[in-house]
Amino acid sequence: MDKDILVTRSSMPSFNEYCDEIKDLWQSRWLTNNGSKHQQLIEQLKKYLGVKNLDLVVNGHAALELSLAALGLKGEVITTPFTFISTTHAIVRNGLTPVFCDVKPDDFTMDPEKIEELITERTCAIMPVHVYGNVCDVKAIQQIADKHHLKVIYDAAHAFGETCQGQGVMNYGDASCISFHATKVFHTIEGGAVCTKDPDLIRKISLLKDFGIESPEDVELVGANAKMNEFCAAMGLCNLRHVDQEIQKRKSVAERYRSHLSHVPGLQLNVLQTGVQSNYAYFPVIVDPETFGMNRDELFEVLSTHHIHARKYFYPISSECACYRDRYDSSLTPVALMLSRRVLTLPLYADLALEDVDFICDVILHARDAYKR
Ligand code: T4K
Repeated sequence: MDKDILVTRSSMPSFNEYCDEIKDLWQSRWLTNNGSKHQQLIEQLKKYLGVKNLDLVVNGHAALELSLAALGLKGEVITTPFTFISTTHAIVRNGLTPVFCDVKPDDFTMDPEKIEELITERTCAIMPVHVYGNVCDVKAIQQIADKHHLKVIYDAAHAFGETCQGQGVMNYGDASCISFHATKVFHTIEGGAVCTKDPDLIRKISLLKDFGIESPEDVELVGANAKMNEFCAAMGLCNLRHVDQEIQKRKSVAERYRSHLSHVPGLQLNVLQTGVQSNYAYFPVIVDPETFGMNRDELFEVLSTHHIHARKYFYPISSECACYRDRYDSSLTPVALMLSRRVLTLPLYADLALEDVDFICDVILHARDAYKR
């Protein structure tokens, strides 16, 4: 195949739909600072996600940083190293210390059985990640947090629109932070949101994202500028109209992958979690080199030669990145380390043709057969 197949491709409304949505901005000239698109998107997202309080921010990373800041935390935060670097950076950039907890080998989320041994008198919070849209063991994590009086802030960058036992995933913990980056299931080009049951917390987030300005004549908090502009909010309003359909298309793509790959020895596919309505955010496969016959990097190279650009999300784990590796011993999270060396996220997006999925799977299976010979 000559065309490139990238790991994902942004969903877009039609050009006309977006133009219609932004038309009134030329009349109002109100382009940012809590404009009408921004307000509409907040209300629509609250309804869609089934949450009481939500505020929009400029990106998912700001959602994480501002949530930690708003909670006024100090000390150590137990988190996962098997994530995008944003999770770890948000902790460190708040003057907090990440303490890495290992993950479960089946759904790659934080292993609750390994949390308590990491708690010290300095621990103030837990920051787990619903990685690839796999929902964390929210019940077990909350029990531990309650027992030790810890805050729980979910990195829910991948979990847009998901439900767990019928409840919107963004309702768990003290706060949930979503990414609306262009590569996400639902996007606003760049953007993010914080959801929380606590109205005081959302008020603080709203202040912190706008320099801490409380009124034209006073500034209450030392804030940042992390506001979403009207063009991004307008993209969100358009994309929200189509997101259910997009998730259905993603589901068809994921099912097609499963039909080809689910019984291949040496390939572990992402779990189907019971009670979770998935958004099919990513399609990770774990390559066991012994059983599969080739390793992750070899498979990655073969796919690349066929213009298939899978990604190694999340390799290296945070604790192995140059900015952190001298402070951490990554062998203390052996499951995360092993997964990061074996994981490949295959292309998945709503408009990926099922024939392209067939082609990708053919390449994978042929490569394996050729290596075995
Ligand atoms: N927490 C977690 C667990 C996260 O995964 C992320 C972000 C965050 C927090 C922070 O949220 P944000 O602050 O980003 O809102 C991408 C994204 O930039 C990042 O948002 C995402 N996670 C991460 C997993 O992936 P890259 O460097 O891999 O993206 P890039 O530019 O290589 O794009 C990947 C593919 O997406 C391209 O091959 C093609 C496609 N694409 C990309 C862009 C930028 C499009 O189709 N349209 C586009 O506009 O980081």
